[in-house]
Amino acid sequence: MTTVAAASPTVAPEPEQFDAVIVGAGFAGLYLFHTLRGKGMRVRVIDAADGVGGTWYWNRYPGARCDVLSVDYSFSFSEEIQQAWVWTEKYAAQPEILRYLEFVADRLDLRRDIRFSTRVEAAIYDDATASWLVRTDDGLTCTARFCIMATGCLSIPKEPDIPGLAAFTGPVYFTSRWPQQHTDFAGQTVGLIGTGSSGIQAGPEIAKTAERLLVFQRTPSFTIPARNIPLADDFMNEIKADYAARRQAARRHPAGHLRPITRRTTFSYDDKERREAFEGAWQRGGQDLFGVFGDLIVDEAANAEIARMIYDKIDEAVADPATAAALKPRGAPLGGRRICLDTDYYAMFNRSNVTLVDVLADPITTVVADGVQTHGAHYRLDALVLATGFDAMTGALLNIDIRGRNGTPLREKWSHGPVSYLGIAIAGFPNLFTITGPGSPSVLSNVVASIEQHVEWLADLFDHMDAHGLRVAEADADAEQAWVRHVYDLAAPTLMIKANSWYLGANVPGKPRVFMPYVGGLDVYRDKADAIAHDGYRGFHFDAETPNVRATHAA
Ligand code: FAD
Ligand code: N01
Repeated sequence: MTTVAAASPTVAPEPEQFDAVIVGAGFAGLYLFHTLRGKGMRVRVIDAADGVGGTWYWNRYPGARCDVLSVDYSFSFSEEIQQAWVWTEKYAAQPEILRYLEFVADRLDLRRDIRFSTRVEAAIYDDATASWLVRTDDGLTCTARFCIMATGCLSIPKEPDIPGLAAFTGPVYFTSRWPQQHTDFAGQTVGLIGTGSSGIQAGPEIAKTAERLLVFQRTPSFTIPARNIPLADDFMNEIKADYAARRQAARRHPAGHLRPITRRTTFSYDDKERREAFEGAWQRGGQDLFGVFGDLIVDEAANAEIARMIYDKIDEAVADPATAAALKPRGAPLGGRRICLDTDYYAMFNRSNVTLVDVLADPITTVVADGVQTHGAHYRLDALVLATGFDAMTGALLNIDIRGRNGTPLREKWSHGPVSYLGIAIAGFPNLFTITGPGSPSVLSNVVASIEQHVEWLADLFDHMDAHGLRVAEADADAEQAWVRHVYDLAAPTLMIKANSWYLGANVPGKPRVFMPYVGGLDVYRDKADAIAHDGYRGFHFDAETPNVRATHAA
């Protein structure tokens, strides 16, 4: 008789323990990790990507670049890094920004503690131990006192609700999940769906190599020429000579970068002056236009006046009058949806290989095996590019099964829209923090400047907790409600709430319509956050010990 050893039961590995788990290794995750590790904390960073970079890892589409000057769209916390790095363009392209973030990760030796190619599926708060249990898609778990979501405002692609996509036999490229391998459109007829910032950047580049480009436009966007240029060494040297002062000024600026700003109103100029001011800003390109007319976003007549001047620019740039007419944004104020910066977008429509397909006039009904079908026409395509946007601001957070006190799901708490204190903390979710969460300036500012503010503010909070022997911080429900009201009150008088934008969640069917970013400016927000800290973190309550330890003491 042979004896068979009893099969040993598979024992799940004990969760690894950390002081903090950070989800995301973009600008936010990297700086946060560096900061917390510098405090001697044991930190695990997790990212679904197989490298650092976040936005700049995923969005590799041709033409992708920033719309804040490169010299400002970068970390300010390290003089060494800002002196060492050389930006080569006014608005850096995606490969350069990704190289920069890789450089930062290497300089600060961050990569070795980041778990790549791993998706966080759940984060569950355990009341008994006052810690977070984080579960990933590879079956691993870890626990941590703090769980910090650096998951990005624009990191979850929105699949377009067009029937039949799966039937298309050619390649389908999402701008926000662009492949790492070189894509070659030579000899192909390419369909581009989506004319927000991504589509407007990608189109002109694709048009240069594709045999034909069909741009399927549903809602036309306002776009302003970026007028990107290479940066001379002298310019970089000048910036570096006084970088600290430039950064300090950016920190005190509502937008978090040094774009011009004015209180002067549109109709305080006479017609000629207004035209000249507009023309100057248009020729300089970039975000200067917002700095010339201070009432664009609050005064409908001013807004319409500037929109008309942009229509004239479209008429000048686009040879075919019907195409020019279709490209003119209508039905929503300038700035109600994110204004795009472009390189040769309107001029692209003068190329013989580019056609605008107005799918507002003739809607897409389905994607078929060899192309796109509208009510009135069939468009044969070899490849499809989807620049259809993101489930912005809440998408990445609600993608994770986050459960707070008593197992309450965040998905339940936010079922009518996101509520948060400062966009950083959520009542009922102790020691969970969000970087650039809904209710913070985030996407209405230079996001890197907002990220730095959040990270530094949180680092101070953690110091405060350590100094006072506090283990758990949680936002008060009252303070949270008051903050949500404040965010709404600031947005209500602006024209920004008058458009169906992703700021309001309007691009995702069924998403609650709530204006999510803080319009009050990064400078005001910073002052408010600092005042809250100064008042002993007003609006937070703290626990000194874990509940089970308290129970033991009580017994
Ligand atoms: P992200 O860079 O989005 O990083 C979040 C990371 O979290 C991602 O790598 C993602 O993989 C990871 N992640 C999310 N969920 C999970 C999960 N469940 N498990 C594991 N990992 C997860 N802002 C500006 O201010 N100026 C600009 O010029 C500008 N240009 C932009 C251009 C494009 C094409 C896009 C899409 C956005 C742009 N933005 C710009 C906004 C940009 O998102 C921010 O500036 C900034 O890069 C955000 O950094 P982040 O670290 O907060 O988030
Ligand atoms: O996404 P979007 P994005 N059929 O939501 C269309 C940042 N960013 O990726 O509006 C047809 O703006 C949709 O049409 P409609 C920046 O913050 C910055 O371009 O729904 N069309 C729209 O045209 C930006 O705001 C840069 O009618 C469909 C487009 O897809 C944010 O990221 C560059 C459709 C989506 O536009 C998002 O920009 C890139 C359908 N079924 C991104 N579904 C910089 O320059 C969607 N669309 C710094």
